[in-house]
Amino acid sequence: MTRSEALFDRACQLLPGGVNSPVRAFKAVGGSPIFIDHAKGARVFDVDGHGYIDYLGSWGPMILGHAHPSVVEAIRQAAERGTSYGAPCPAEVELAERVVRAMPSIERVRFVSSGTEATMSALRLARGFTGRDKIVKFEGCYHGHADALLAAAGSGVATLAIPGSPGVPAGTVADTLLAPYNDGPAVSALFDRHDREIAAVIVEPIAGNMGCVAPLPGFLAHLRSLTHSAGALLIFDEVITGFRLELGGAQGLLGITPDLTCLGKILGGGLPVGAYGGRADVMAQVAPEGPIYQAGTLSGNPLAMAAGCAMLDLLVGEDVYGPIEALAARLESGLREAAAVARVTLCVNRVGSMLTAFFCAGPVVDFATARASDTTRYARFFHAMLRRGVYLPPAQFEVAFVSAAHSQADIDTTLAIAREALSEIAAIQR
Ligand code: HOZ
Repeated sequence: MTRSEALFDRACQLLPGGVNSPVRAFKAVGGSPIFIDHAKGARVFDVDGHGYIDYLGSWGPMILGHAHPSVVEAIRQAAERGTSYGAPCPAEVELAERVVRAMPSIERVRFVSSGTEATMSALRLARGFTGRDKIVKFEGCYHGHADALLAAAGSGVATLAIPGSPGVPAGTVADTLLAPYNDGPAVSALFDRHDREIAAVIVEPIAGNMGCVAPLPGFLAHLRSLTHSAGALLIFDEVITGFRLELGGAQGLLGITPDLTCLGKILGGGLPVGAYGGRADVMAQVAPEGPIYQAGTLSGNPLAMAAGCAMLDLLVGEDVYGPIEALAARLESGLREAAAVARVTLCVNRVGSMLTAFFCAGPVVDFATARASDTTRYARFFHAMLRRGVYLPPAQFEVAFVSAAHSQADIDTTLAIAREALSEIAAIQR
C-alpha cells in the first residue's frame, strides 16, 4: 500500500469521501487520490516521492506556478505581523486599488473568503438592488455551492451526475431559471416570460466548470443588451478567468462590461480569497453603507490580502500572458496531432491558458455537447498520464491550466507522454 493510499484510508474514516472538496476524491476517474506533500513551480510532489508536471494548478490560482518566492515572502512577512485582526488593515485598501485598476467595470469591491461567498453575495446584492427575486443561470456553469446556484451545475455536481443536491429547499431554486450556455434565444424567451421579475443573469463569460467552453460570438453581447433593457444586472463569474486570460479578465478580453464581477482563485495568490465588485451605485447598497448585509471574520485577512497584492504586482510587472498562451497553444495542437496519430476522437477546447480535452468529435459549445464526451476514456487517459508523471484534473468537466512556471520542455514531455497514453487507450478500444 502506498502512503497516499494509507492516508486516504485514514481520511475516509474522518472526512466525508476522504476529502474536503468532492472532485479531489478521484470518483470520476476511479482509483485513490494522490496526497500532495509539496509543490514548486510547475510540479507537485506526492507523499510517496513522485513528482508530476501539474496542470491542476490548485484549480486555477497558480498562474505563476507553486510557491512563487515573492508570494511566499509576502505571506511570511504578513504572518509575522499577525495572521488575523478582525479589523481593517492597509493591505485591504492596497489590494482593492489593484483590483479596481485592473478591471475598469469594478468601481468598488468587497473581499470575502471564497468564490462561493462572492457569487452568493453578488446575487443577494442584485436581488436587493433590483427588488426582484429571479435569476438566470446556465446549465453546466458552476458558481460555487450556494443553494440557489446548484441547479444544473458543472464541476463536481456534473462530475458526480447529481441533478442538484438534497438539502436545497425547492423554494430556494424555484427562482433560478435555467438556459443552455451559448443559447441566446433561450435567454430571450426567459426574459419574454419573466421580464421585470429577473434580478440578474449570472454567467461564466468563458466557462471552466463544464470543461473549457468559449462563448459563441454575440452571446455575451446579447446577455448585456437583454439585461440592460430589462433593468436586470449582468454578473460575470470570473472566479476562474479573472487575471487568468489577461489582467482585465474575460471581460477585458471580450470587451463586455458586466454590472458585477465575482473573483477568487488568482486574486488570493493561493490563499482563500474571493471578491465581488462592480458599479458604484450597486455596491453602495452593501452594508454598512447600504442595507444589504454580508460579513465575515476572515474577510480581508491580512495574509490573503498580502498574497493577492504580491500576485497582482507580478502579473502587472511580468510578461506572463503571451508566453503562457503560446505554451497552451502548443499543448493544444500537440494533443490534436497525438490523437489523430492514435486515431482517438478528441475535441480540444482552449482559451488562453485554459484547456480541456473532450473525448468526442465536438464541437463542444454547451453542457449537452460537453456531456457527449466519453468520460470512461477520459478516466483512462487521466490515469495513463498520471502513471507517467502528468497530473491533469481528475474529472472531465474541469479545466487544465498552463502556468508561467511551465517550460517548453515541460510541454514537450507532456506531449510525448500524451502520445503514449493515447495509444494505450486506443488499444483498449480495439
Ligand atoms: N470546484 C473546483 C473546480 N472547479 C474544485 C475545488 C477543489 O476541489 O479544490
